[in-house]
Amino acid sequence: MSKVTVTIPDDFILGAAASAWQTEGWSGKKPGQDSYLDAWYKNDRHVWHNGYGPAGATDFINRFREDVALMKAAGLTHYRTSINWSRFLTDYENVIVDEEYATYYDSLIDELHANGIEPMLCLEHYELPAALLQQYGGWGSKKVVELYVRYAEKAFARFAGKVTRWFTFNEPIVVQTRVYLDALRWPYEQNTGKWMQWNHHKNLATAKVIKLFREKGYQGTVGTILNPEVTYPRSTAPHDVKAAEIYDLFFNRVFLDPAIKGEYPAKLLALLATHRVNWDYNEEEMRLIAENHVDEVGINLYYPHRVKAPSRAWHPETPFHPAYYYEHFELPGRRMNKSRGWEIQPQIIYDMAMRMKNDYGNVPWFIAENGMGIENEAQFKNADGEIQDDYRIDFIGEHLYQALKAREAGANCQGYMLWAFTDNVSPMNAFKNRYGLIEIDLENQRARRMKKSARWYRTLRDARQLTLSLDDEMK
Ligand code: BGP
Repeated sequence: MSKVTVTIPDDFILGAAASAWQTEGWSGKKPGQDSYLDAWYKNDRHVWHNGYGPAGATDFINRFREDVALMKAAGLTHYRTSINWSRFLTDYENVIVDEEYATYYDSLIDELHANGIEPMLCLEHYELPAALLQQYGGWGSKKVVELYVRYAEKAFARFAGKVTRWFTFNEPIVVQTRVYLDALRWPYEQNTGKWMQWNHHKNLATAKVIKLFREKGYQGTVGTILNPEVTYPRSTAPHDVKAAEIYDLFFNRVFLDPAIKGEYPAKLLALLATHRVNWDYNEEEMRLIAENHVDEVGINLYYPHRVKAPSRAWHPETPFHPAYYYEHFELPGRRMNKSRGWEIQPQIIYDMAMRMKNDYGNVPWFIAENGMGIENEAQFKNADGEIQDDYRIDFIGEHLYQALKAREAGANCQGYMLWAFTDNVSPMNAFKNRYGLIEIDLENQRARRMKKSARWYRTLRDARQLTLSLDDEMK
């Protein structure tokens, strides 16, 4: 181990992220304003850890001024959250803005600016209105794509003067993968065609919203926030390498390529045809995707993903699933975050950065999420009651180091944003794993308290330097 000090460039983002539904809580929510998450929570509460969920969340909607003060104390340069589509409107068909909710966003944005923190807004972080899921089947419907574009138009009209960095989605692949590909979440339906239809419609929606933003002449950028899993094959053998390539096509390139290059990989289209995955698209939609690329990409990176060639035959009656081509592989001896069950390998940041540089035209991008969810953090409180989360400081330091190293090697990496600013609600895991720089004390009216990592994060901003101890092989 030896000590290393790296300079953090002045324009490098040092931020944190969250989303509307994971923080705001239901205070002030009107009948009919449920999101997909709200409907899932209402229908299937027993799968949410200890019954916590979007209803209470962190009550950010009432406490945002206190939280923005803490953001300033923790040294954040940027804060990313979403607008909750299901609450921003009272009528999704006629796009009627909920004035009360919009006013809250005006105040939040003003408060961030007043404290020197740049807001970044995402238009959908899984907050599809539940009514549109029930009525049209959600993102399976072209009508929902149109309604989303009209919602985006209202959001831009209201806030584009004050917010210049916009994102169409956060992790657009997640909901349909959990619901339609793996049937792990409500409303539980295995349907590979629907999975691909949702993927395509979200790509189409991104293109349409970019087009709209540019046509209206707003100042600023529109990007998307993706979660490509850096996927390593078990071995260098061709069968393992093929498993990793196919995984990459189905789960990473299905969003990266349309967003940045304006097209689906030909190999992915061929695989969908081979397996008769039914999805509906046309020439005009492909043209829109081809003509409207993102300005920047946010990338959420938490863990490496490893695969090997499948070792068993596919049952003939099982519908097609990309796992036909791969199996997950666990590296013996891997470093783990046991609370979340995710491997820790900071090199994913460097490897993703090189991929963005070499395969995606060095488009501007930043780490939009990275972080460490830990169970029972109260056990790490010192005598004064402050959580001593040195494990989080090490985790952030090691990942940030890889980003800075990649930048020195020519990667167009614009910054690092931690998930999350405060502890908040995760799908199903709710408050089980704590991610925040700021503790939310559920036993004590959701009191906020800085963790040791928040004070440390502040020093990064003040000194514009990262100092950490590294194994020689990590340098
Ligand atoms: C990302 C999501 C976040 C957040 C985070 C933590 O995938 O964009 O919303 O939830 O993961 O992961 P988890 O909530 O599964 O612990």
